[in-house]
Amino acid sequence: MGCIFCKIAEGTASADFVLNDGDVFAVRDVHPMAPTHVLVIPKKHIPALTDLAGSEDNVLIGKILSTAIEVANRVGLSDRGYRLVWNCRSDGGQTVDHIHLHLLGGRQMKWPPG
Ligand code: DGP
Repeated sequence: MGCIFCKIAEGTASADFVLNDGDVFAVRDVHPMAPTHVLVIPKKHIPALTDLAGSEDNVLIGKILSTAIEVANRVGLSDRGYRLVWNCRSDGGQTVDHIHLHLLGGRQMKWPPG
């Protein structure tokens, strides 16, 4: 089977790219939960946030966050705002075991989330 996000990173699976920048890329989610739904994904395969290797991955995590902010700019969401979501493992609702940051926008978000 293999990891779908690794395949997208390698170019062996297709995706609608918003940005591809060194260690990190951003693609539109195939099952959008908002008018704009982009996934910001590191090329390095890390199954879940709980697998992060402490300070070794701090730079990468910072890059993922700054990329999400850049993506929001590019898709025109910076003024209206948006939501960033990390799902972690089973209770967090994670379905793809390769860490990714969801950027959701283009509608009013509700709180608390489901
Ligand atoms: P999560 O549930 O947090 O693990 O989010 C995984 C997201 O990945 C989910 O919103 C659907 C999306 N997704 C799954 N397979 C693909 C794919 O092949 N391409 C793209 N672009 N998104 C995918």
